[in-house]
Amino acid sequence: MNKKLKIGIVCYPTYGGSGVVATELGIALAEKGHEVHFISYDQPFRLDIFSEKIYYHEVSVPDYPLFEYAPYELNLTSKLVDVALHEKLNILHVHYAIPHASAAVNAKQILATHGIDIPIVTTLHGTDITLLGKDKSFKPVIEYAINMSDTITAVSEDLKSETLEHFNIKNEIKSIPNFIDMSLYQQEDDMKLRNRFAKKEEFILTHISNFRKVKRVEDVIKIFNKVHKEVPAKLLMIGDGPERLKVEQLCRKLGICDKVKFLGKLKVIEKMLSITDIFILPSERESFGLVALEAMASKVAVISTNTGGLPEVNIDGKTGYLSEVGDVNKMVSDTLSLLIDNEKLNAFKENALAHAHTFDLPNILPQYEAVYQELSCKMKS
Ligand code: GMT
Repeated sequence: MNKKLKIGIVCYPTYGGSGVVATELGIALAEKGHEVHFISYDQPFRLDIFSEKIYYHEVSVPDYPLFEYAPYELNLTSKLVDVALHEKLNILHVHYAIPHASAAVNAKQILATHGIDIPIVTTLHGTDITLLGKDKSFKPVIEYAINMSDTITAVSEDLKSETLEHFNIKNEIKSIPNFIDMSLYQQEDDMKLRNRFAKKEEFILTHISNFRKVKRVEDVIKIFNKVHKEVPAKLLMIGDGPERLKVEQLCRKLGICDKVKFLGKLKVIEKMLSITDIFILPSERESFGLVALEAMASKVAVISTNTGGLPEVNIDGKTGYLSEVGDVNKMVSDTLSLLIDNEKLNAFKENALAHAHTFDLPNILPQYEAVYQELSCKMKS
């Protein structure tokens, strides 16, 4: 029988895939009887449930006039040592290499001076490797933190290959994909909700992201601008971030503001996805594309780029279509090919839902649990 463990989870609390995966993982582990301690600088945005098995420890960064830059990594390291010691953690699972894995490695060394050997699991999520990892000012730290972790996981086969290609990694990397809890998704149109956003004859296209440059949000608007001229449609833009202003300006320039609705950082996206026909994700990089999977779980066809791990999620010609980054014209014709053929659109939607099931929580959670159990047995022996 698997031992119930005390697991520390370190993640970013903000609107983004790595925080979502870490939070959902922690909640699922708690439901299986493990004790889960979240450690971050703010309450993770999807951590809004009550459970006697879930704890949250906030890392505070005091403001010393002496420091021009607040040393968050050191405050995090101290907090990890404190929580591991006092809560008697069995495992520390950190999401994102910088600064979480490097802080955990430091904490592990400090804990060793207290006679405690705590295993570290590092999950690589993407931009920690594909963007920061290529920055020379971070590379040595990232490589060291990965090599000093007891187990490394990457969220797609593509991210695993990319990590092995760009870093000198001594240990095995396990690929454990993103997951979703299928029971939380609804696949039936809520007609009342749909009618609030679109007329009866209009299709709904949706994009969700943190509006960072890497998401190429302007391409979403460019695609929609061509699509709506051929078929009646509305575009829902969910999320917010640095590119928002530029994108709104583009909508104004194209005169399509009445057809594009910016809904902001919605916490619950399932409802909006359930009224969506096509999800658009034209990212420059995407190590997995959790949001595409969330759309597919809501029975939505996906138009995306073919970058990173996206081809592992969105199956070209089956659950949606893949294009080269920036190939707006192909993404337009692919979208139209689905919208003008109802039978095809429905078949793609069904395929998307079926493929999403392979990433359902019960299929992926045991892979993380196996990692923890293996490490916890190793530490005892
Ligand atoms: O996509 C983002 O900007 C957020 C980023 C993060 O670190 O939170 O998401 C990354 O991790 C997700 C969860 O593993 C993946 O599904 C996303 O594809 C990945 N984003 C990128 O690679 C750009």
